[in-house]
Amino acid sequence: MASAMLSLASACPSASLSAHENLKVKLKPGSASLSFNKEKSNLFINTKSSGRISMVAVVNASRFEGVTMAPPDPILGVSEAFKADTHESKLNLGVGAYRTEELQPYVLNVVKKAENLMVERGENKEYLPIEGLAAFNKVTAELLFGADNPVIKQQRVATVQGLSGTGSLRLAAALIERYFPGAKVLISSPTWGNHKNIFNDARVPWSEYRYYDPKTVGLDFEGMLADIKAAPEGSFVLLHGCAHNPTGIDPTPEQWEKIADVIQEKNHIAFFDVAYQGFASGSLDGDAASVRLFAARGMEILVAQSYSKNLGLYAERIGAINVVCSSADAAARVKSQLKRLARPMYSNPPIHGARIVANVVGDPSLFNEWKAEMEMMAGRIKNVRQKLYDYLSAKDKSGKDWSFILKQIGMFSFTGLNKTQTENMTNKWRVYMTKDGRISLAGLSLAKCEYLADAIVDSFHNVS
Ligand code: KET
Repeated sequence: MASAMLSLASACPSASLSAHENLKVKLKPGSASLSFNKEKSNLFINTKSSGRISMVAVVNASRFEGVTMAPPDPILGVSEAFKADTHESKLNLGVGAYRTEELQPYVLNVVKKAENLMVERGENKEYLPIEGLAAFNKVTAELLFGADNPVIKQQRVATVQGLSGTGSLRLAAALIERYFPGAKVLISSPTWGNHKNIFNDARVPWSEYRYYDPKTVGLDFEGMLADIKAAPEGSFVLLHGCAHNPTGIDPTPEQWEKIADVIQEKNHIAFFDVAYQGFASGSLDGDAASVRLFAARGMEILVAQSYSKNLGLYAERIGAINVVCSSADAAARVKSQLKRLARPMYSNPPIHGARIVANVVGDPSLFNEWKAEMEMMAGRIKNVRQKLYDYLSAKDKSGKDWSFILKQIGMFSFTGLNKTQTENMTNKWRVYMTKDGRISLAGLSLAKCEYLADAIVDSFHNVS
């Protein structure tokens, strides 16, 4: 007796078997039979010829045969490819994660101090409430709106701790899907690569509004306003609170006022993604100005927050969703529904990052130290931005104006390199970056600026 493992597809190319059914096929009377066992997904082939040879072939067919291979993530997949490269001069400018001048990950001193405090206090690991750590929710809303903001005083903000920026956006998307069925979310073109996935998975329809103008390498403000105006009344408008990702181009304060005008006129709801508070200008208050402007107008808004970048808490998954409502009563109801959505998704959020934020933001001396460290990080990024510009201007003899790099703010630079050119950056120069032409300056050192400028000039002029 012999047994063989064959794939279902090769054993039975024309038969499509449903995992719900048992299948029995007689191939030729008295010579062979085929059976499929639904519990085990095994295909048995019994053959008999002239009553002497008997063979059983066991075929293990996976229930996951219909699951296709997913493509790598456009941002986090870049880090995976970088890790796999053994080349010495490789440079990871893909993900927006801060590195030191030595290109090492950085744990902020205030984070270490906050963690020491937690150990000293011997804090336990009991479940948090569904809405998260109360001390965190308090300080995170205060950091965003300012402690004296009427929206806080009047208890009009529903704040729920989320799984960092992404999880907070996802929770809000679930709220939109449940309470505003059919409402569209307007997303800037381009935007952070994960926004569309988040709304797709939450089954919230979305469309794009114009944002970036490649001709001016600036904001297409007229296009943006026109598209927001043209959207169906009562749409959600996703806005990057500061340091727009990937372009690094933000509206001016006057432009923010006009955006707020149009959103109010059209009865839309602004939905801010604030992933870089403090990282754009180095000032926590300055970077919250857009959100505060909308709140001061008495508008109802949603704001997702992240502490991945400004406190370097990437892997702690700490952030929040804030929904500003027109009454305390509405805020209480919204909060109850956010909790109801969170419970079956992840039950309750993790405690470690929440305690770090509560300790740092809630303690005046640690808070000041944090601000100094954040200025240091933002300052290092500004220095490499300047140095990259200097090298590009010196090395590129074509007369191309690279000054747009200096005008962009935040962690990234949107280089204008196309897909083929970015492939040259990676394949020839081992510079890992996203295919939209974005580079993370937070992953660049002063020492590597010249090398990067050479790579960019070569890719820009020698590859079309
Ligand atoms: N919003 C924006 C605009 C954003 O750039 C990120 C992360 C997030 C939200 C979510 O971050 P979280 O760690 O969930 O709080 N952006 C970087 C990392 C990533 O893609 O996940 C990036 O663009 O490289």
